[in-house]
Amino acid sequence: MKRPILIHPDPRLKKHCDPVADLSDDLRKLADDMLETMYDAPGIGLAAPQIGILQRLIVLDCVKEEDGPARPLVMFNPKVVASSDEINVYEEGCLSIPDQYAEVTRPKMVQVQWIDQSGNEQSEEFDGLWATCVQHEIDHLDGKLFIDYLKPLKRQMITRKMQKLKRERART
Ligand code: K1U
Ligand code: ZN
Repeated sequence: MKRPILIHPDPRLKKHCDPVADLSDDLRKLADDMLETMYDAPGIGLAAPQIGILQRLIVLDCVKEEDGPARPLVMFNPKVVASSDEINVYEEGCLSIPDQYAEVTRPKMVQVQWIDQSGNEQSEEFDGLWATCVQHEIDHLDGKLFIDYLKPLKRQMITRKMQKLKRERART
């Protein structure tokens, strides 16, 4: 089932999310709903707070259609355990901040640990777009948006555009 995506500014997007304690069928179904919502948007990632659920769960798939089969990843309690000194600059977007893009600097490579949908512990090193995306999604779990990396004036400009968008959407 597709879920509606919250648009910034929304207090739920600024909250620190709680760790997932036990994997239940409801949580597995939630992960499936998030993948469906992400692919439909379309996007390459989605974090639970973006659909109003304040738990540490993200999904991502950074495989471009032309590059091969999809690789949906579901991560419960994801944690960056190591980061490279080398950095990467990527023009990021966010499904909670539609049509706004800005360059963000982050570590180029990260080692991430998480629990998968079967309850198994996983660990993998991510590079390039995967590394950017997984860091962007884990930031969501800590109430941080990509615009928080920007200068205050630029952030304010984007926030005002989103307030206007929300007013317009509420009228229709
Ligand atoms: O978290 C989100 O809001 C999803 C976001 C993830 C992301 C994008 C770019 C850099 C870092 C993280 C998106 O998916 S925005 C949409 C997007 O980037 C995209 C959409 C369709 C095809 C390819 C990319
Ligand atoms: Zn986002």
